[in-house]
Amino acid sequence: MGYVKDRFKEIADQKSQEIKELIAQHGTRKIGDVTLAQVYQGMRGITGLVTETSLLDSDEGIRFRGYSIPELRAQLPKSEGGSEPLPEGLFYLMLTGEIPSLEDVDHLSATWARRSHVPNHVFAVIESLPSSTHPMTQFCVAILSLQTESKFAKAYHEGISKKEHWSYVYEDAMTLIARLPRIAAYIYRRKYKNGDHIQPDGMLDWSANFAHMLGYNDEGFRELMRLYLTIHADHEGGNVSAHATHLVGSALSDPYLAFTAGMTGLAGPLHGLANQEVIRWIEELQQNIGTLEPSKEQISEYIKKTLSEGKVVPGYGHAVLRKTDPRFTAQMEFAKKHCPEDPVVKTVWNVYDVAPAILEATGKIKNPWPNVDAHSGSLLKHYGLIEEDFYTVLFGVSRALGVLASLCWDRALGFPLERPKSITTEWAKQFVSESATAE
Ligand code: NMX
Ligand code: MLT
Repeated sequence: MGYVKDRFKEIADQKSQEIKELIAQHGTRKIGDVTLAQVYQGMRGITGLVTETSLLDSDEGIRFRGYSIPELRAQLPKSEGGSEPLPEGLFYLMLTGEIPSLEDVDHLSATWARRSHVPNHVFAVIESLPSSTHPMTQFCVAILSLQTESKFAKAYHEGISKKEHWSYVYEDAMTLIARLPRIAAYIYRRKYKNGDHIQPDGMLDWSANFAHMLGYNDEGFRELMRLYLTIHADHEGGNVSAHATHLVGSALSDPYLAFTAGMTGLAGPLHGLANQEVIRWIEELQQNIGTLEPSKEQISEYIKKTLSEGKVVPGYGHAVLRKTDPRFTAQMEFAKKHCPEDPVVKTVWNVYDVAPAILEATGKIKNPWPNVDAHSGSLLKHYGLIEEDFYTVLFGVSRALGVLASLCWDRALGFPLERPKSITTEWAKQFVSESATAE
């Protein structure tokens, strides 16, 4: 067993003991009340999950194992000459709670490079789909077809003890993460570059190799990928992709099946597909006004038009956040350093200047501030990755780090099948009338 796996197991065993004691001593303590409105309205604000990898504060944004995004950018190991964190380091942090050394990160890069070979049948499955198929659909189908490789499914079938589940899930998680960039790049080159595929370069770090296979060897794009794949990795446990992966994994469906569920959720326009929608919305705005750099007045009018048509302004709002997403700010800082004159980037910033006040004035949008998706597409476009249908696949490759680290934790802690209670409206009406009689 590799040393990262040993370290994870050691830390998870300690945590498991702490949890046992916590439940034994305080298991009956209440941590919240649930209202009828919350049950009907997407369970907002109901605490019902344990996710060790990250925690979201509605005002401050995400912290991974206690570290904010600026802290991660400062403290995680970087590539030689680079200034953005290597996502391998974030994965190590999410698994162990410890900031890794450069050697730890190199170890993960090398492990993933060694495991990156994708079996031919996965490419054949992708090829069997019409090339017009949305990249996220191709991505989900490809991951599902890779399920043939699951060590967990095989071991479970052969009969293993519950105590061993974590070990096979860990192996599957590592192999899946290793192979996702190759699958994603294959889909990209197939759909947009005439099937002119690029072989992996095992000497590169995970992000640089991904950039290389996509066909972008500019050092700026590599740095963007390192930042992008780090900041999209995790957003505590309740978001659709994390929750879906965790839920399906709780049935002991293997990591390939569970992660596919997460990705089908990420493919929704209110979740990860919003990054594609933002760029479409900006391009429509530019075409509508007839200029690459619309003024703030023109942007304001376009936002109002979008709202009056009963559509959402993509990239704005959040179910939990109530301030500008620090992932937006990190990308804005990157853009200020690398491409401050790019017209799409400048438009993103102009939208940021005017949208919050307009959204706030509607009186119904709880968070008028931008989320991660409001900025990402403009940066990708700057480096020439202009095919916005593909953007959510990049989000998905990154999200694997968080949700698969969490799946390792779920099995190491022996979490049970997730199965909350549901009600009917008849039940709710009866509950209300019985409580009224009792009062
Ligand atoms: N533009 C227009 N209307 C909005 C927006 C927006 N950006 N955000 C929220 N609203 C509406 C929302 O549709 C709802 O309307 P109604 O009562 O008519 O159903 C009302 O405001 C209240 O919604 P909230 O409670 O503020 O937001 P909720 O927690 O339900 O939804 C989102 C959160 C993220 C789904 C929502 O803000 C949204 O649709 N944003 C645009 C899509 C987007 O950027 N999604 C990406 C999220 C981040 N990610 O990567 O996953
Ligand atoms: C995410 O990164 O998953 C999104 O911001 C959505 C969320 O947290 O609900």
